[in-house]
Amino acid sequence: MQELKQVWPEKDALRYREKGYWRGETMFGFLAQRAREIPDRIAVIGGEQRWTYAGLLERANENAARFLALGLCPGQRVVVQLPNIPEFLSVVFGLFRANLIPVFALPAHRVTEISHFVEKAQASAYVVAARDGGFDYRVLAREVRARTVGLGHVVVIGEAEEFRALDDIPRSEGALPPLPSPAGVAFLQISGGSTGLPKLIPRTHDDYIYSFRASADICGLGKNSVFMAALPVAHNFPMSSPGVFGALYAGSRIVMCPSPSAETAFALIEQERVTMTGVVPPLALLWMQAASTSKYDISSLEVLLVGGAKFSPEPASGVRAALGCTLQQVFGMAEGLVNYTRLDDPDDIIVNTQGRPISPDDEVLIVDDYGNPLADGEPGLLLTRGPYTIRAYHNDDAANARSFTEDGYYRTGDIVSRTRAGYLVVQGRAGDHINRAGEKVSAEEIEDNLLAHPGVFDAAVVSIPDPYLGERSCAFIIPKGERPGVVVLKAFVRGRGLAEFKVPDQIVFVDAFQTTAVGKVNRKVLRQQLRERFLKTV
Ligand code: J2J
Repeated sequence: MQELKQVWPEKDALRYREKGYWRGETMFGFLAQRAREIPDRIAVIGGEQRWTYAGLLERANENAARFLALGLCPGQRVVVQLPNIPEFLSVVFGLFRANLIPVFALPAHRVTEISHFVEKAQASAYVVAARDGGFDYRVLAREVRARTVGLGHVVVIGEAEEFRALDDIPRSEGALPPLPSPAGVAFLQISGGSTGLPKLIPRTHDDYIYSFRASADICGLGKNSVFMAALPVAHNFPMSSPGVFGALYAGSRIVMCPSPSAETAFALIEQERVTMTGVVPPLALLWMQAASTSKYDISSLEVLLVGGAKFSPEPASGVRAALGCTLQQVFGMAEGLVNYTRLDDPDDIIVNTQGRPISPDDEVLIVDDYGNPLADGEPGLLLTRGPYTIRAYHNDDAANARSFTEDGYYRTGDIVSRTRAGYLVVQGRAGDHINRAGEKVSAEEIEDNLLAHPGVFDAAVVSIPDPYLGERSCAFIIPKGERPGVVVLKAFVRGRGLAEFKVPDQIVFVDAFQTTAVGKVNRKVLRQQLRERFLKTV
């Protein structure tokens, strides 16, 4: 089994410890601590369930004993694909307790993505809910099993059919292993990168806990706060900015929202007196529209975090009037760096910037294409390193060579400018991905899938501005022989077992792509030409 690691140079690690960013806590350790301090307070609510901190801890311990009873050994990887239910937490903290490594998949992922995670992480087990949102995850588990090797166990929350139901696994009587080193990798997050399938991001206990502890502080979470997870909780934003982990760290109450529709979310905000939640810009727009006619009382909401994609100043300036709460912009990434506008910032900053970094030790460089630093106000490529930004992806030398500079900066691929006060304004993106309502879609990945169709000679996928999604995907296709139907092509991509958000929103057939004098087409230039050609015709 390939070793998991995430290493900072010794002198940096020393500094991060000295400054108190890394405190030697572990994921399970902090929850256990909270359960000792406030055992009877509610930790999480979902459906009919209301679990106290002590109750959550007990369930996590029981699940740890179940995972060990399956024969899983410390350090092995377990792909977790669960919706917004309290069991997400009892499973994940159970894995932490057993020194197993969760790999966080989104509910939208399908056989291609899950098989990729299983193989890349060399996962030994896969945990799913039986059904959610009309989809049967046991069918998916069968497909994944057929496509991969080494996946010894499929564990199901609910009716398991031929798999193992979590609740029916007898608990191991043996002692639980000692808690892991805080400097070790706690789990693998997934990247929303621009090339190929998602990459795996090893995050350590030390670095991740720092990011959500500091986030909870910046966002003002405390014991009386009620945090609602509205986006899929496995995503880095609702997980850690400040997210469910930040909420647990702060001793707050979590409400698991099964769907981010205004109807469902507003009903829960009223019922549970939610004080904070986070959404992507398209959802913020929908909620703002819905609030004017909503029958629900959402006056408990104090802070709305908006991030994942650029929130334009125009709607940003209307949040307070529409929803009666403070807007907090957040610009983050699963690889690390997270920026927030601060709650006491003047409106001008809250509306017009995407915030400033969490940590005084987040190093931010804005450079031109040749790596030369730019002056404040000039847009350029954002590079960053710091106490919670990774130095390497898991098991991916090519991506590591591309994504990190020699001195350890992560190349975010974002184009930003910085104000004199140190706030970042996102201007665009250098990489070729489509930021579709916060879901990152790699152009290359979709092109590869389209090219697998016999009727496709060549394909180029580009992002097109969209009034609702922010960006949508458009595939330009040169057909081979008879032109395939649009519906057929979309069904083909879907049929290859990809998350629905990766199916091209639009397909345009063309006779040829413009080639350069040299004849070879640079994909980046080509995508830019096609984008411009498309925009001229609308
Ligand atoms: C513009 N682009 C943004 C913003 C992210 C908190 C919040 C979001 C994420 C996330 C996250 C943006 N304006 N406000 O992990 O902890 C785009 C950038 C960035 C990429 C990262 C968190 N907020 N983005 O979205 O790993 O392009 O994380 O590099 O999914 O989203 O995507 P992801």
